[in-house]
Order: sequence, then structure tokens, then C-alpha cells
Amino acid sequence: MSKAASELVLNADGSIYHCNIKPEHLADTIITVGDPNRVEKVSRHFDSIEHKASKREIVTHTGTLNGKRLTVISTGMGTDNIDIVFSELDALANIDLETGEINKDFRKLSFVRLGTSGALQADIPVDSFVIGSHGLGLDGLLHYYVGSESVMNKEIEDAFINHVDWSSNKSRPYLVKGSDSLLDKLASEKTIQGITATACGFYGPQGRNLRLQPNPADINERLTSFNYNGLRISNFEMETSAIYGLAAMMGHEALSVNAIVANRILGEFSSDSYKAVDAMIEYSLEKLTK
Ligand code: R1P
Ligand code: URA
Repeated sequence: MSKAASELVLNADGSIYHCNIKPEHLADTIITVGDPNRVEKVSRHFDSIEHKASKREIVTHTGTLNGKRLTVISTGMGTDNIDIVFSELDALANIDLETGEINKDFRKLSFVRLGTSGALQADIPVDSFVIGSHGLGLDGLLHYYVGSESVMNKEIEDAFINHVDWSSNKSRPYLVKGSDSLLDKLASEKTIQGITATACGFYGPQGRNLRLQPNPADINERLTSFNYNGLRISNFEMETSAIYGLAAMMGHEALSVNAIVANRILGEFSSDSYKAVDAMIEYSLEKLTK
């Protein structure tokens, strides 16, 4: 059945509403970043750039590196923006925008997030790179989709809920695995792996105490001490759980690499976070395209 104009929203030129690009502008391999200024920091390494677009905080460059076509797109901060960007990119790949019909042939996309994050373990130093073997959603987004339980891991979620005594006033935490094939490509002795926890904010939801106190006050200690058969929570950020969850439900591959800019246990912040992010970009582009 075709989609009403209010549901699959297009701009006057036929591009999709927020991302502002057309299907032909999207590569099969997509790098997502939070910061719009980080898009150019990725695409400056491309051998050529064929298309640039922007709208609000969503900046997109598509080009080629070492013969591989890549799109790099900024999502802004938070899982609410991930819902917009991933829904629209999947529509570009798998819905006929003119008729609104779902395409007969599925087009699979691979997403690699290159983000920044705070470590939740004392032994994960600032400026290191962490790959999320799993995304732990403390944000609630995935519960808005029918069938999302199929990509979640109830046993580990229950162990987590028990361990941290998660409040029933908050949405149920959900755990989704990252892509094994992308992990094979991107992991090396230079990367650390663990569960990436995704919060719905930077301050209270990540246990930061400025003027308002986080609830519970010791949320970070509870996360740091969680251990499920050797699997521990390595870091906190604001997008990975929704990326893993939506990509898995849509049939795509997704993996999150984060440069550690803060260590929350030691109270440290990177003295040059931009340098750490640039190093992560160079490392990941090399692994993805060579
Ligand atoms: C908070 O400072 C932002 O930085 C992290 C968080 O996930 C959040 O989006 O990622 P990015 O640097 O990719 O935006
Ligand atoms: N991004 C986050 O969301 N948290 C941090 O501590 C650092 C970067």
C-alpha cells in the first residue's frame, strides 16, 4: 500500500524530508557521526566527493575512497535523531519514493558510527577506541516498534535490571548485539570491546551532578560493576543502542566505534579530543576500505 504524504515526507525536489538527499546519493556503506563538523573530517580523506547536502544538524557527503563508495552523515545528538536518520536512510534504500511501495529487492546497508564517549571502567584510558559488542539502551526508543523484542537479549537485560535495581518509572533497558561482520573488519589490538550504554541525556542520565542530582546518584558505579559472564559495560554515549536496534530490525549491519574522550571513573577528560577523533577516523577508514 502506498504511503500518505504526511507519513513518507518528501521535499519539493523529491528528496527525503530531514536528510535532504535522494536514493542515488546514498552509498551502501554509511558512516554516522554525531557532530556535523565531523562529516568533513571524514570526507577530507575521500579520493573524490560526488554529493554534499545539509539540513538542520544533518550534513551528508557521499564519495569514494580506495574504490569504495561511502556516505558520511551527521545525526546530531541522541536516539531521537537516530530514529529520524535511520528511518529515512532505510526508506531511501528500500521504498519507492514515488509510489510509496516497499521495493521487492531488499537493499542491505552497513552503518559504522564514529562517535565520542565516556569510559565507565578505570582501565579504559582517554584517547582509546572502544567498539560496542552490544548496545545497551537506557533510552527506550526501540519499545516504540512492534517486534523489537526479537532483536533484544532478555536474559542479559534481566541480569542488568536486577544488578542495578532499575526503577520501574523508567523504560525497560534493552540490549542488542552489533554486527559480527563489521566487528571482524574493524576490531584489532588497537580497539577495546564491551557493552556501549546509551543514555537519553549527557548529564543526569549519565550520572553527572551539576546543580540537579542524578537519580540514582550512584548510577555509574552500578553500571561499572555489572558483569555478565565476563561481558562488562565499557562506555556511555547517546546513540548506539538505537542504531543497533533499528539496523537489526531493518535487516542492516551496524557497529559503533567511539573515541574515549572522558574517563568517568578517574574524572579525566582528553587533553586533545579532536586528535583522538581524527585518529579513530583514520583507523576506521583504513579498516573499512583496504
Ligand atoms: C555528547 O557530547 C555527544 O557526543 C557523543 C554522544 O553520543 C552525544 O551525541 O557522540 P558524538 O560525538 O558522535 O555526538
Ligand atoms: N559523550 C557522552 O555521551 N558522554 C561522555 O562522557 C563523553 C562523550
